[in-house]
Amino acid sequence: MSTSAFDLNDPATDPFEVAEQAAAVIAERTGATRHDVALVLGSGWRQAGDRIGETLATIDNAEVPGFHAGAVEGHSRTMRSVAIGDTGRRALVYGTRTHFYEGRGVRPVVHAVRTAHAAGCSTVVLTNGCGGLNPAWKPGTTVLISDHINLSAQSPIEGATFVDVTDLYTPRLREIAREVDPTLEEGVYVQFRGPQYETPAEVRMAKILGGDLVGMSTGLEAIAARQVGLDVLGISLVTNLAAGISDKPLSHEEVLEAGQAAADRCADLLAAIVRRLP
Ligand code: 8IG
Repeated sequence: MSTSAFDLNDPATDPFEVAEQAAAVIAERTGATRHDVALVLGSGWRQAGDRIGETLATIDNAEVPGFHAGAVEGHSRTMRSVAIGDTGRRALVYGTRTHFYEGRGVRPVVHAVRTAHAAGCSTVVLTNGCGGLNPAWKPGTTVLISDHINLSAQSPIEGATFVDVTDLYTPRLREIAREVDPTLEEGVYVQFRGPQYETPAEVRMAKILGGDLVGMSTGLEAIAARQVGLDVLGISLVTNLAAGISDKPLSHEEVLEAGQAAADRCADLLAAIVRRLP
């Protein structure tokens, strides 16, 4: 459990200081003074950690300042330090994320990203499972996030810090991903608050607004990443057609099933991309 010194939601707490404390614990527990790339593994992506390379250390989230155990079934509660093949580089792999719908506020949502920066990372790879608006994108389709629309009504940035988010999802990293898999689609991710899935009317709205994907994560994390200067690669796995696009109701079980079916391919894809990241 977190102690009061690590209470991210105390207004007197500086979240960047807690990120520094978290990075210090990660360095101590992994024996690595720095990590290079951070990965946040969402639904369907969790096997990727094993494909990237040898796991050199595993840490319970609950032992790291500002982190807590996960909340959603099917999400693992650890972070790992993984060798990126034999490049000598290290990946910090988060097996789960905190979602805004958990009601802990926005600081815990972006703490992993801030900690990645404090741990030395220059790039963060944000993955998720999401709903698809394009009927041609069957469950199992992987999509590079080209941009987002933040409908969460939240920001991780506190105070008058005006951050440019024009190229939030680093174009060069998307190019690298397409070198690995030229068939990768690209789309605009719409972050809803959740935890309910969208109504069909909300899905139609997302489409009119220019969205291709609907989800409950990633956007706020990407903003926080850009605030500290990280390059961002976002990749979505369409685990279901968004509500009203198909005639089937949505279920979390179905989402987990689609994730499992695609897991092998997603893991290979992500490992190949991570090995090529600058
Ligand atoms: I997995 O259809 C997954 N996550 N908002 N809508 C939203 N989030 C999702 C969905 C979806 N599928």
